[in-house]
Amino acid sequence: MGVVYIGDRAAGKTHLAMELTNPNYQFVNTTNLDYEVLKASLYNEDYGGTKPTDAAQPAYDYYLEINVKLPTGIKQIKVDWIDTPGEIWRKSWQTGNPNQWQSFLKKVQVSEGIVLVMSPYREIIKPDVGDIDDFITRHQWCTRFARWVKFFQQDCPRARHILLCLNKADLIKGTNLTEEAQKLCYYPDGSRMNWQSRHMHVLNRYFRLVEPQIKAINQSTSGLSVRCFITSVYNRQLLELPWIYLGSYI
Ligand SMILES: Nc1nc2c(ncn2[C@@H]2O[C@H](COP(=O)(O)OP(=O)(O)OP(=O)(O)O)[C@@H](O)[C@H]2O)c(=O)[nH]1
Ligand SMILES: [Mg+2]
Repeated sequence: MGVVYIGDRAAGKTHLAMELTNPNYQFVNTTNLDYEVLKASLYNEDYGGTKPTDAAQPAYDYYLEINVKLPTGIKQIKVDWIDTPGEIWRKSWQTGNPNQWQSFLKKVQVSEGIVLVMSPYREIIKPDVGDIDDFITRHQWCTRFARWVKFFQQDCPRARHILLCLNKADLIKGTNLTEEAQKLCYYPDGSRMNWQSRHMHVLNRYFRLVEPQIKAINQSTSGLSVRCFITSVYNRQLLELPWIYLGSYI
């Protein structure tokens, strides 16, 4: 099964994927990539974050074997992790690099799982976070979302699962990440929230601005479901949820 990670510049694609290989895990782990090795190539210690993915490269291809511990046993997901630089979503990049853009589109077109990593918008960022200008405004965020929807509809014919991950949830005003994780986290015995309730909780709370569009896709395209998640590189439970979801449904 093909899974692609997409998202704009600095949304957190590389950092989230790197954290997935962290050996301190609960239900989701990778068996073929080493955290320390990846960290050495992707992380900048001085700056305390992942380095921007090189825009001169259309995509770095990694192969990831992800094991998800489910009540029915271990489910292995084989993932082509295509690490794309955020630039590729810019029209100027696409017209300037037509071959690379086409080759990326080809990969997306055969993917069944699409993980879209998004940043929160400026108005919901905690006041004490450094550079608020790094975040787009609510209005820009909505416009951008409409373009993603168009992309899903036009360019992702094989998609069965679209996972919208609002990343950097640790920076969102009024959100207590630990509490939120306790509410949403996965219990193998199924004693807590099911996937539909998790989706509704996150949709109502974090994706309300674009709720009509999400509902419309879910209703109009049979065999395709869009599910909302919040993620953060600082919370293992939330970070694992999209993968547990994929493991349960693929
Ligand atoms: N606070 C916080 N910072 C994050 C989180 N995820 C990523 N970051 C930081 O945000 C910055 C961008 O993250 P990347 O993973 O490099 O973003 P990307 O989507 O790969 O960006 P490009 O490769 O430039 O397209 C880095 O400094 C990360 O360390 C998160 O969950 N919380
Ligand atoms: Mg990157």
